[in-house]
Amino acid sequence: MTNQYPTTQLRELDALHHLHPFTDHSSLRAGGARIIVQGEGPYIWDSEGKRVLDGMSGLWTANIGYGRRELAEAAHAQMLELPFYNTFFRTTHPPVVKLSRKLAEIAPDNLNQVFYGSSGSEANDTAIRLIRHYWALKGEPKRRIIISRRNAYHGSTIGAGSMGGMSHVHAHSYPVYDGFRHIIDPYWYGEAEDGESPEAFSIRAARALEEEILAIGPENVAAFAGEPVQGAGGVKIPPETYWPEVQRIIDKYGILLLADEVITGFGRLGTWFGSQHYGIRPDLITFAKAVTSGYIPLSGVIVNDKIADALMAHPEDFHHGYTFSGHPVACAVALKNIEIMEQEGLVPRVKEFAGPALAKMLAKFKDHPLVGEVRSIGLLGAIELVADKRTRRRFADPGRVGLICRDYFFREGFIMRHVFDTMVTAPPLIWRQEQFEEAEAVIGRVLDLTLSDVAGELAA
Ligand code: PXG
Repeated sequence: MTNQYPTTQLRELDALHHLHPFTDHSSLRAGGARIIVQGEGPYIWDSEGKRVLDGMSGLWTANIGYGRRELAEAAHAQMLELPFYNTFFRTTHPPVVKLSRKLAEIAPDNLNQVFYGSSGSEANDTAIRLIRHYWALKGEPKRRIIISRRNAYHGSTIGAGSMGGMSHVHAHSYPVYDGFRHIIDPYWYGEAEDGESPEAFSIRAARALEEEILAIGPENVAAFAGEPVQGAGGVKIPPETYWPEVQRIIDKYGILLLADEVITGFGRLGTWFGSQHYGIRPDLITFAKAVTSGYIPLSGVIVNDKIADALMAHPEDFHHGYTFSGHPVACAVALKNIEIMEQEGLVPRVKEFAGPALAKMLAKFKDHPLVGEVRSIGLLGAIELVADKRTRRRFADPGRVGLICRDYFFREGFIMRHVFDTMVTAPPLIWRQEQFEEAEAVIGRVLDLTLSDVAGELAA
């Protein structure tokens, strides 16, 4: 659809008729929304013709970049052949069969069965039900509690929002569902005590799981849920000792592990799934976003044989599903997206080129007066903005400086998102050296511009 309205008119209509996600509508109405009209490769364009380098892959999503005709053609062909049919009532169709087979092939061993939805939130709601249903089928219906982490983002439905650990989401859940507990997140830069090494901190953070299991009573605990790397929480990369210790505790108490790979799936860490990078053995993986590079909504839960066998062993319905579970057009697009990633070697390329290039680029800013830490893993990166580098003291009014910085980024033609005062990036897997250089030049300028606004607040 080409843009036929002038920018001011679109803005006005948007403010009158469109409620945006996670948005302060009073300030949106006053200022108006930014209008994005086109995307090609690593770039997007706004309605005033401004070209912007998208350092967030849309929203941790457009892993193969914008404008790939093959995905549009796959959707077009599938729409003509079979635009929709449901997968209820013992029905299936070729795209969902082929995609399920493909996902079983690229997922960790023993994860061979897929249940589909259209968003990460739906996938996590499905996972919550599957986990509790599994224990009921196993004759342990008391095992209901799912332990996750503070600042985790698992989605915005009441189920996924309750499993997530964001207090502002809980505040608008009216109320949060019962049956979830939240432990410390493995965020060394923000949570470690003075002098505590990343390794020691990560063992402490992992042991919080064991303490919680014992406090609740292991016979009541169903599962632990976590993003291999917390994304929306601020690209919190656990030290390498964290996940092995979590896995040890999970095995010790025999609870299930749900890896929420909505961000870490489909190549972001240089492996198909983040679980493969960390060597963890999830019983369930939820995925969404980059399974189609965002060209069309699709999500799902991949479960291991243990969970699938429990379902197969009981001759009764699992009463759960969505009209669009396994939508044929979405599955056809996902298959083409995965095929492109395979043909172009985009996943190993993250390990061999793009991940190291991001790390090298970010490292150039670690001595900047505003920067407390830079960190990255694969194509997830973060820059901590602090008032005092030495003591890690933050600025007053968290998020204020991050917002200043974010706005400068857009003005200078590059998208980085702010999580309070942590600037985060998740570039698409297709970036070449020239995009890393372009990003580096903008980051340098933007950090200096932000510094000039807040210089008076910095420690001497
Ligand atoms: N799990 C994870 C790990 C996510 O990052 C979801 C589940 C939910 O997916 P849906 O498709 O229901 O949105 C997400 C979504 C942000 C931001 O500001 C991140 C997400 C969504 C919206 C904003 O970083 N992640």
